[in-house]
Amino acid sequence: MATYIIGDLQGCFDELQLLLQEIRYQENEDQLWFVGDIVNRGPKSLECLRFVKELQQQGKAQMVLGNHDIHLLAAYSGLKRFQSKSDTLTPILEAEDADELIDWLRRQPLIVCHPVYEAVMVHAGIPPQWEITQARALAKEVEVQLQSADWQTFVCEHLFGSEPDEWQDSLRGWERLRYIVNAFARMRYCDANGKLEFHLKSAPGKATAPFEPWFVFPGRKNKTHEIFFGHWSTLGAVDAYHIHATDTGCLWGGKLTAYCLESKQRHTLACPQNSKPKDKKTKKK
Ligand SMILES: [Mn+2]
Repeated sequence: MATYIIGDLQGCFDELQLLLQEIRYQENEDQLWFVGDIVNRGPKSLECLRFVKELQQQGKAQMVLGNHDIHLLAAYSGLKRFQSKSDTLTPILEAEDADELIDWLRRQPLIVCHPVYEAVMVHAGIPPQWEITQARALAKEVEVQLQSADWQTFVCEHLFGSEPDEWQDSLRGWERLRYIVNAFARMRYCDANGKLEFHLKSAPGKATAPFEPWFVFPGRKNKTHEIFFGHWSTLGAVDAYHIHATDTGCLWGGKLTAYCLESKQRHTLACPQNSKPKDKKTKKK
C-alpha cells in the first residue's frame, strides 16, 4: 500500500491518468491525497472533479480545498465579482451532476492529517504561529460554515478579501474565518508572526524582508509534522524544512507530481503539451 500526494491538477486530467499509470497505481490498495486546486484554468476540470469525488466517496482518496476550488463554490453560488476570462469552470456549472459535485466539494476539509505518520496536507500552508492541533481546530471553524445550510451567504458575502492579514486569537466572526481561509488556501509569504503578504508570488530569493516563505521561520510551531502542500508553482519541488512542495506547474508546461509518503520518492510526469495561458505572468520552470 502506498499513499501518493498529488500536486495541483487544475483540470489536467489526462496528465493525471498518465502519471497514475506510470507509478502503477493500484486503486484498491493505494491512497491518493490531492493537495487541492483540482479545477480551473486547465481543460478537463469536470473530469478531475468527478474522478476525485468518486475515489473519495469510496475511501480511496482525500483532498483539501484550494483557492480555485473555493472559487468554484463562489461561481456556482452566482458570485461574479471574481470571475476571470481564464476560468474554465463552465462545463462543471452546466453538468447534470453539478449540484452533487458542489455539494460534495463544499464538504471537503482545509487540512488532512495522516492517521499514523506525523504528516498533514493543506493547499497553501500553515502560518508559523499555529501548532498542528490549533490549525486543525481553526480549519474546522471554516469547514462548519461551508457545510452549513447557509454556506452560500458565507461564500458570497464574507469569505473573500485579504483583510485581516494579521492573526490574533481574539479575532472573531467573518474576519477570523477569512484569515483562516487565506492562510490555508492562499498564503505564500508571511512574516514571523503570520502577517500575510499576497503580492509576492515569485520563487524565494529576492529581498522580501520581513516577509519570507511561510515555512522558513526558525520558531515555526508546526515543524512537528511533515507538511505537504501545493499552490506555489514557481517554488518547484522542495523537500526541506519539514515541508514538501508538490505544485510543479503541470498546468504551465511543467510537471505533475506524485510524492510517495512511505518511500519518500517523488514521481513526476513532464507536461510540455500544456501551453501557457495568456494571463499567466510567472515563468515556467
Ligand atoms: Mn492555489
